[in-house]
Amino acid sequence: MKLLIIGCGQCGGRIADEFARLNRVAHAQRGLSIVTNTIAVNTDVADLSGLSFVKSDFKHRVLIGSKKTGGHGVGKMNEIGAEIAREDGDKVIEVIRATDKFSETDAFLVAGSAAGGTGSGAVPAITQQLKERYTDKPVYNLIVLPFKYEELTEERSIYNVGTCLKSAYLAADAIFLVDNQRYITKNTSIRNNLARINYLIVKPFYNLLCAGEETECKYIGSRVLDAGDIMQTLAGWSVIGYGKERIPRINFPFSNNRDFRDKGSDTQKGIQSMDEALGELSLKCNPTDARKGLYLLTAPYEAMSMDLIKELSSSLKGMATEAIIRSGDYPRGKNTLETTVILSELVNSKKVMNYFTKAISYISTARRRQGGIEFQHRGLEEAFKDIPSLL
Ligand SMILES: Nc1nc2c(ncn2[C@@H]2O[C@H](COP(=O)(O)OP(=O)(O)OP(=O)(O)O)[C@@H](O)[C@H]2O)c(=O)[nH]1
Ligand SMILES: [Mg+2]
Repeated sequence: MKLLIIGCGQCGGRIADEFARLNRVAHAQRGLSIVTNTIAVNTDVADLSGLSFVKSDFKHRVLIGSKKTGGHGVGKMNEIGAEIAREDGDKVIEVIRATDKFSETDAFLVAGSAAGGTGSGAVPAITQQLKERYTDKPVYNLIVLPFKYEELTEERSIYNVGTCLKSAYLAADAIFLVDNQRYITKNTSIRNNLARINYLIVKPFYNLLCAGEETECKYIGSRVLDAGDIMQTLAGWSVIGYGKERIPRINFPFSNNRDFRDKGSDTQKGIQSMDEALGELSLKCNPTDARKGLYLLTAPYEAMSMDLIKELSSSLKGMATEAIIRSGDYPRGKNTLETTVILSELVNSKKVMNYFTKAISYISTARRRQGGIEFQHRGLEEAFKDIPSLL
């Protein structure tokens, strides 16, 4: 599957940069292309200058709203971010149209953080414009949620997250939710290492995008997971995860003589990698809330037995009991079993509802401060309606 990546704001630009890097890795390691273009859009010149892999010309780094902001960002005001993105949206469309291999694009991925200003406003605004213009291609979002300390110390960021999520939900075909906090709980030393976090956010997409692009027979699985399967799976709130286990290196040409014990251990390792992928999902969620899901097993051909595939399918089905599950195998690698999992169409994300509730109470406090009418707190079903839309 080939994506056209548009990164908005500082965080989005860096995620786009990471995808551009990953595309180079795909070229070098596998001779494949998984991205048709990577574009960074920002109101801030300095943020655009800090990127490494997105090409540095004006067709790949797009400064918007320079008249309004003087090139210094929107300072967390996401409605200004949205307004600028709407006004300067044709600049983005123009550079998309200049993409050499645009026709090979299967889908758009628009990335950004929800808590900032530029990305938070621009992601839904640009998504809406892409949907209007390119009716035949899905538009997905990848939205990064703030660290806990930011939520506690920066009141405004919760409001930004609430309005960004609501607007993205209305505009995009599916939204990958990525919780920054998830990446620091295990290893606190990476707290300040955003580059490392971005690497971990983007890595799960590698095998997933490569699998359907292979042309050499030996790398084509018995059940290829291609762009169609991924597009059928993606809808609404979605999460992605990745797990990897080492297995003993398979020695060609003696691979047919593998010990029977290896097979059992492959199955066990496969299950472990699936557990890891589910444990490391980009946002903590309850798998039974998913209505759709997929997994991809990437491993040496010799290690992928029917037993293993069956075990993985029933293991995922056992967790995501309400989901239609698609799956694929990708014969790549020498001594690893890797599993990529997507859970999609999540019907009940506690985290998202929490943001909506908190954003509403932020609005009500702000109104009260202004001496406005007391804002009635209604049920959660009403919550969605109460969040202002950026569109
Ligand atoms: N994972 C990740 N999160 C980031 C990165 N940069 C910023 N963030 C998060 O994004 C939020 C801040 O948004 P930014 O992307 O910096 O804001 P912006 O879109 O540039 O908007 P303004 O600067 O307000 O115009 C915070 O929650 C940060 O933790 C990054 O490179 N990776
Ligand atoms: Mg910025």
